[in-house]
Amino acid sequence: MLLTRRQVLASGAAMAGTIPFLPTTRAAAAPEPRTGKRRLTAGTRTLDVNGKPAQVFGLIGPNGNSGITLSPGERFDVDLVNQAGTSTIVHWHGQLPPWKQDGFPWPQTPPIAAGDTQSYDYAPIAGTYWMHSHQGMQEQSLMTAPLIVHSAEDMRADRQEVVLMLHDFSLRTSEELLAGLTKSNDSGKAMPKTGMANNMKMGSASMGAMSSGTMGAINIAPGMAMDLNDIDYDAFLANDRTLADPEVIRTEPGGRVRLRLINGASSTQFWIDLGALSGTVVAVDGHPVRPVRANRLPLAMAQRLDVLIDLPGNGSYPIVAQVEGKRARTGIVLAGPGAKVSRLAAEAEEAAPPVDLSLERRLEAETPLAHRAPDMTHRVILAGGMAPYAWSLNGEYWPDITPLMIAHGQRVAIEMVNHSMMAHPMHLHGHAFQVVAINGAPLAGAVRDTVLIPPMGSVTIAFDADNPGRWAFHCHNLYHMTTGMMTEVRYPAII
Ligand SMILES: [Cu+2]
Repeated sequence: MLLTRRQVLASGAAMAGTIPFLPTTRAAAAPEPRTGKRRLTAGTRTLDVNGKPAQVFGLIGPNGNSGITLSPGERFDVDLVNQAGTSTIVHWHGQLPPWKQDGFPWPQTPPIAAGDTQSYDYAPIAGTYWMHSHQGMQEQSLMTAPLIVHSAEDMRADRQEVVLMLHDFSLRTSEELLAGLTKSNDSGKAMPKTGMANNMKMGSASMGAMSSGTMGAINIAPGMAMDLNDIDYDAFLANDRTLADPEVIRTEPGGRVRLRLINGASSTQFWIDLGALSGTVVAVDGHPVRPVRANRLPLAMAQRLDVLIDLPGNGSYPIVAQVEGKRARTGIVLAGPGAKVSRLAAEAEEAAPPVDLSLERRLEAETPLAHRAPDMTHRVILAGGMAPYAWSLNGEYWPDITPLMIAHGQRVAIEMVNHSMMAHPMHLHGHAFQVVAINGAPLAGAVRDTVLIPPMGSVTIAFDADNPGRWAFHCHNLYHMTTGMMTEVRYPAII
């Protein structure tokens, strides 16, 4: 059996300073694609969150770890066993399976009853993906896990892989959290963070500016505060742990790391702070981008970042994720052999700014779409507010929506225009899209599956309609989606 250096490390057999470099020819040998069905169990588990036990869901793979890691060339050949005690359905976020395997509760693909097993078999695309329940609000209760698909290049790279998955956590149930948001509608007592009248007034003003074609930047009048963080969480988790007891990942002195960041939070966006380290972003949402050097990285809900980091020495290096608009943070620590790991405060000294498109503007897809004018352009207005707490697409609330029709073979553009004071991470199922304009300014941006539309801003995406079916298109803030911010992208003649 051939072992890469990191596998030697992982096996615990390596002693510091005695790791031989394997000959390139051996390290480059492509592993055999693993075949055979894998078992994924949807169940429950107990976490320790700052000393308090918490019952949460989980998606546990065949080796007892969270999620699934596939070898190069391996199919997503999985039996999902529902031992969660309630019905569920799991979406393979960013993957491009046939639509009936997408894990969305369409009438044709109902949730999996408790005790039942559902089989999946499709060709996955390589990269950093994740999976989460699309049933009710199970995602908030951590029915989420990494889905890592290795490429042959990953295996040759001989980099230590570190997955960092983020969550927001509350001791209250998701139903209680939602009731806390919508209850203020009825009582009329809660102070809205944003008045609907204000939203609508600003919406029409910015719409005028946009249709005139002169709007080049986000147009927020002085004194208009954008809204962040609908929910006051009890903790933020990095690989299920808080900074009171963070995961410490052992690295080699001067080691080479591929950090796979996943924002699995239901309603929270983060700034990733590499501290003393500098990183190179090489993929977003699983799709390669031209390398971008950065030290602080915005990560919207549901997005992923692959960051290459070459450790400068044998130290202890925290990787911290700070909540936008707050001092709260979470993270993990990379630590070399014998390196002292000091305790990190759970709060930063200053609140983080809102997550924005500063990184998005710098991204260029490694494999962009072929140049082609769109055959079909849909324009979608994102609207809503805190009082009443409800969010819409083109004035419609899921499930009472008009599908966005597209046809097989078309180049499709969707222009998303945000008329609200919150940012919305918009996710399209079943297709990878390219970001082709921000606030009306064209760019040849990243190919990805989730993009943030800032308050009063606009983003245009384009994709080739090559995966017939019924596809959900929604805001990935769970509470926005649940109160209406979802629609369907649909091909004709799908039954
Ligand atoms: Cu939203």
